[in-house]
Amino acid sequence: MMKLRRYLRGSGRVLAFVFIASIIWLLFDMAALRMSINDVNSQMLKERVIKEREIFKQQSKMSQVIKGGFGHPVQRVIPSVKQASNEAMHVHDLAENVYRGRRKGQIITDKRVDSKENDPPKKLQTEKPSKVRVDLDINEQHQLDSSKPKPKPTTKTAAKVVVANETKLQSSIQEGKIVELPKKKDDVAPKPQGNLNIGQAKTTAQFKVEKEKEPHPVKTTTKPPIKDVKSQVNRTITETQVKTAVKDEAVKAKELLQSVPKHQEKVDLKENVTVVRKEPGVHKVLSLDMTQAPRNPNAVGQFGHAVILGGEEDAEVQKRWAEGHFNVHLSDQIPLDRAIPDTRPETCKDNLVHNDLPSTSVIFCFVDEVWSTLLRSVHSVLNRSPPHLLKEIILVDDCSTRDYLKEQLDNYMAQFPKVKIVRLKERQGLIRARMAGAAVAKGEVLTFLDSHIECNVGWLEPLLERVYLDRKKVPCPVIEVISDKDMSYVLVDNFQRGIFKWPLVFGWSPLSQDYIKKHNMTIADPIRCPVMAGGLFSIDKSYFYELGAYDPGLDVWGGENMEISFKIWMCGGEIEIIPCSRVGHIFRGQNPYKFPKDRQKTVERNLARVAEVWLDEYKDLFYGHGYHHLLDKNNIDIGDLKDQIELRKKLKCKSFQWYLENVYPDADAPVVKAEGLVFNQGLRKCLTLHKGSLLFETCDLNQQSQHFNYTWLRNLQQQNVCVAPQNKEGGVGLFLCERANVRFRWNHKLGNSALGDHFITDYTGRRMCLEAAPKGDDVLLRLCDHNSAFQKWELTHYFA
Ligand code: UD2
Ligand code: MN
Repeated sequence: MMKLRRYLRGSGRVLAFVFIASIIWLLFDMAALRMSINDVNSQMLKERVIKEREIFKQQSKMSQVIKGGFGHPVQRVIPSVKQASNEAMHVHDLAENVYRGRRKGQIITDKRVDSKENDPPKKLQTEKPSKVRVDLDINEQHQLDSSKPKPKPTTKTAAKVVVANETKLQSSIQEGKIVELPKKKDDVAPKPQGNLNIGQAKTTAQFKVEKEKEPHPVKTTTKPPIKDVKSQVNRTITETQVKTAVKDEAVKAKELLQSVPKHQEKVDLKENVTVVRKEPGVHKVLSLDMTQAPRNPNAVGQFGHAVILGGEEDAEVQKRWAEGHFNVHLSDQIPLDRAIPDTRPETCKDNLVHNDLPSTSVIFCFVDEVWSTLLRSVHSVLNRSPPHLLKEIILVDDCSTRDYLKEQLDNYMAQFPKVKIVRLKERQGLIRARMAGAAVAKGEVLTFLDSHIECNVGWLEPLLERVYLDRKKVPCPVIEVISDKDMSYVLVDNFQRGIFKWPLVFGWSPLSQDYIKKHNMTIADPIRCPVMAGGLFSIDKSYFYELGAYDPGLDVWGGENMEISFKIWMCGGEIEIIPCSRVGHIFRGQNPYKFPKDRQKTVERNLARVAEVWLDEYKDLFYGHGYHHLLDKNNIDIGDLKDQIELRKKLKCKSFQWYLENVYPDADAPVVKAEGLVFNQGLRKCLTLHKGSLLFETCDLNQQSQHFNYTWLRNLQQQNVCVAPQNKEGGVGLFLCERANVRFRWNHKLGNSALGDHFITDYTGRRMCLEAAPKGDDVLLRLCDHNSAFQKWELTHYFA
């Protein structure tokens, strides 16, 4: 007591007074606040609603920016390499004959040209008006014209002509005995990483994807953004970059491989049967191009040059365009083993990869592919893949209708023991065709490629290295562009990754500068890729089957890239783009082959299967972006999904929400279009669901009975109860929601358009809108009136 009194003396007393006064002040303040809350409840809420709406409008504007960025990703064509050294590119006459031999070949023409944008240009234009052509020596052509079915060539001669040095290198590798070394990657311990620059040793696991702060333009066309030549980093195109046909390289490879110590000793520890190996050897990525034979530097399209054909050839170009929906006439004149610029980032050449990489089966499936592009694809693999890693090339003919793809192709490929042709008796579509290829594949890794590509120098090892490091990694090369018009090889932008936008449309989007900086990424580092483009990737064969391969219910074309991407990520794997591996691809304006059924229906059916199996509650975003009609089983039969759903359970795959949060956090994927209080402008009150009926109350965010969702299926609902027209005459009632039922669909958008802020029903033929009864005791359906404030509604948050 004495102590207390002492404290209250002098300045202590003043302090105590101040303390008590402030508590009283606080109490008054709180009381006043509560009163004011009660008094101006609806007013404040309204303001809050508006304010929050503003914020969300801003955000949706940001996502508009993203959408707006979905332009054509192509920037500019890589300059062709003019000063290619003659030394490196000697003329190889005989080979040239094979390459240019198809000039007079005949191809059945498929005459479907209806795309405007992608029609053959009237006049081909490029930045390089130089006409790069050589005339064909008739005699030489006669000798080796590959367009004509020719007697089965003796393997020796043909091999000498086309892959003159394959045998040489193979034997050198055999001398090094690399192929014979035991190579179970799983038992390699420890993996040399820290001190070695092994391939792209920086694992992507280090890069946890984070929500990017700024929106980034996203491109939806499958064609990746092409590198702006001016901004090209350190890319002075010199002869060294097209030095792809150099003997040195093969010799170097031989030496490297020979120098590899035979260290992979297996130590059988009897008790636990663990296999231990010493650190496996590594070597520099082989920048192989087997065509050591000198090339004709003047050949059409050589070094990936753009080619301008003379005006007199326009007619022919046009005529043959539909055969492949690209410049088939020109492609047929370009050497089948032409050199292309080595577009890898500088550092790639010095990367080390393991000597005991797994072997791969390269699988091309094709239907009615153009002869010259199919062959150029195969040659690029044969010429630029280390033979000991290339187990085989499997060509799966998906029941092509063109004659030259039958016996003539058999004959041509007979010269390459590694090439196998699988013929499908019925058209299966690329998904099942790939699976048919995988079924016969003998390599440890499957590498899928489209049949109109050109693999670049050093493309294969960096892919296999990633699989070697982790069998659940699914690496994709950077897909570069072979121009459909002038056949030039075009470099694409760095740091691109595959993404999707709704409704599951594939596109490209660059990593943000923040992300690149934060992870200290270089242009050669692997890039985590939410969705692969689909056509080009390597995957450990056993892992492919562990994942249940593709959904075999997917038909012909489309959507399988989404399926495999979601499956890989959600079931424990990773998809990466490997900048040190580059493959050119001809992006066509439209599919040059026929679809057995309607194209649009085929693709949307595939996508619906993917959405149903993988998207969980997010599948409504898919349906809500123009695919409502797929919900109606009368419109479409998407087939049985039981197996796919069971597979997902069996693999214990993660949720789609997990995928969005961890793999693609910058996705624009709100689960609903809008949510919150449903404010009526006329009444200045909020819609309330109370004891099974609708009425209006003063707006109160704390009242759950006032919270509604406006969903992607365009339902206005609270839990599973939907607000919908009772009949077509005027009543509005509450019903259990039905996904496919148009009765539940309302069109609602904020904005200044005529019926902005209205809820317009899909149910009636006339334009009928949701209206609040003036007394606030009922909700009605009335003819839409853009002046009526009782027909204007606002939700608290708009996400879309
Ligand atoms: C892209 C992919 C493609 C595939 C497709 C979606 C790239 C470079 N390409 O379209 O691989 O994922 O998206 O499905 O990422 N084919 C058949 N049977 C058919 C149809 C096609 O064998 O019924 C072959 C076709 O000859 C080609 C490959 O499948 O070799 C891919 O077809 P595409 O080139 O028409 O596909 P693309 O590049 O437009
Ligand atoms: Mn393709």
